[in-house]
This record gives sequence, C-alpha cells and structure tokens, in this order.
Amino acid sequence: MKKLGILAGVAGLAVSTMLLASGARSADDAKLEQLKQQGFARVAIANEPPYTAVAADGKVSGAAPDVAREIFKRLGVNDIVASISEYGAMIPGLQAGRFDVVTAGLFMKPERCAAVAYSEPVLCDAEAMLVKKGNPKGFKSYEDIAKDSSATVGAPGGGTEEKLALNAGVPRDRVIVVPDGQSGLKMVQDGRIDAYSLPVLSINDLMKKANDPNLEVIAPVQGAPVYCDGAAFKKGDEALRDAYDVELAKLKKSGEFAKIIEPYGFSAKAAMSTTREKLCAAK
Ligand code: 6CS
Repeated sequence: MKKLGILAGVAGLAVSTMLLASGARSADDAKLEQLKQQGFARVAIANEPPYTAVAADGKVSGAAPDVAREIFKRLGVNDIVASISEYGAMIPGLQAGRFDVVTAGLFMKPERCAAVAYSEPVLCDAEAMLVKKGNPKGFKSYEDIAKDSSATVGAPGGGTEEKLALNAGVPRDRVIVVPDGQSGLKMVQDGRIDAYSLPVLSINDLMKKANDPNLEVIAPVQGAPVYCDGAAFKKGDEALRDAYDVELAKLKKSGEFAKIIEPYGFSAKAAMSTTREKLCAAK
C-alpha cells in the first residue's frame, strides 16, 4: 500500500509541476489559464439594455458585460466575446460549454444557484410591467393578471417574470413568451398582450426609446421581490468564480464598480448590501 501511495504522490507532483510551469497556481486555475491562452472569455448575454446591449456595429455594452470585461482584464483575460441567448437557454448553454460565463442580469434564485456557480451580486432591480396608458385593466401585480380571465402578459422565455406570473396563478396559455424587448413593446402597442414584464430598468429603457404617450409603466410590480444577478459560472469552475469575486470585491471597494454600473441606472449600494448566500437562500 505504501508503494501505491508513493506512486500517486509522484504522479500528483508531475501534474502540479506542469501546471505551475504554465503559470497556474493549482489544477483549479486551469480554466483561468485556458481563458488567458484563449485571449477572451465567451459570455452569454440577452441584448436587453441597460443590462446588456449589442450595437449595430456589434459592439457589446451594458452594465453586466462592462463589469465582466473589466474584471477579466484584471485577471489577464484581454477581452470578452458575447453570444446572444434566451434567458432559459443560458444555463444549459453554460453547462454544455458554449459559454465560459453568463453576464446578462441572470437573477439569482435558489434553483439557479443549484445549477451554476454565481459570483457575488452585481446588478439589482425590481420588476415592472408595460401597459396601455391609463392601465385599463388595473394591473398592480401578477395576481391581478391571474384574476382577470381575459388578461395576458408577455415575458422572456425561461425568465424570472414568466415564472413569477405562472407562480401567481396566471395560466400557461395567458403567459406569452416574448423573444425580446422590441417585440414585447410592439405586442403591447398592438393590443396583442395586455402587459409586458421585465425588470424596471429594462422597461424604462424601452419606454424612453419608444417615446409613445399611449404607454404606461407599472413599477414596481406589487409582491415581486427585488432580485440581483451575478456572473454565472459552470459548476466545477469555482476557482475561476473565486478569482472573479476577488477582483469584483476590489472594484466595489475602490468605487470603480459604482462608476461602471451607476451611469446605466443601477445602484452599487444595492449590490453591496446583499450577498450571494442571502440571495440564493431567498424564498
Ligand atoms: O434573470 C432573469 O430571468 C431576468 N433578468 C433580466 C435582466 N431580464 C429578464 C429576465 O427574465
């Protein structure tokens, strides 16, 4: 048995030596080393301003990618390359290795926390609904929509608002999956849905750009929690997540975190006043 132990020790030493030679401090850092070699981190986004945005020339911005770009730069990963994904496809895509991390405003909830390795909180927001001017059906909550058998609400597929509406008792056939903000806006304007639900800052961004006096924002949606996202890493990449968190904490402490997210309308204080542990435990 002693001989086996010596052999295992020698093999382990060989692996560590190879990794140390490559600059990794441990086998766990292999993912970070791989991203450094790759020269970029592949991030999943939704193109939902001000969380995430892709300009006509392909430039990626938004509070979540901007924080990620800065942190990866400090980790020695020079850039990020973004892919647009539906919220409901982000975690499966991460688990399948299509992305290295989700930086999209993917809100922390227990079921998601069980599926990915979240960073500490980054972007926090309440929920909102876009309705016709005057709020003709008097919506204040998802329960109000559930109670009105003629009412329909649009929301992102696999998104938090879809789940909130279903959990509030809105039947499946009255919760309409909407692919993106522009479609949701148009569907409300055309009367094809009675309400379109996204986080407050996303709805406000749509409203501002639409400049349509026949629309109204209901915010916050009564009874809906304030959520916060984090960067979501694949289970098994906790060492990369931990390295990300070290740099995120430095950004928060130095005030640079606020400088990045607050011009988009987000509150640094809100993200700094809670933790992944609390958000992942929230009912
Ligand atoms: O985390 C989510 O599911 C939600 N987050 C954002 C930023 N927009 C909509 C989405 O449903």
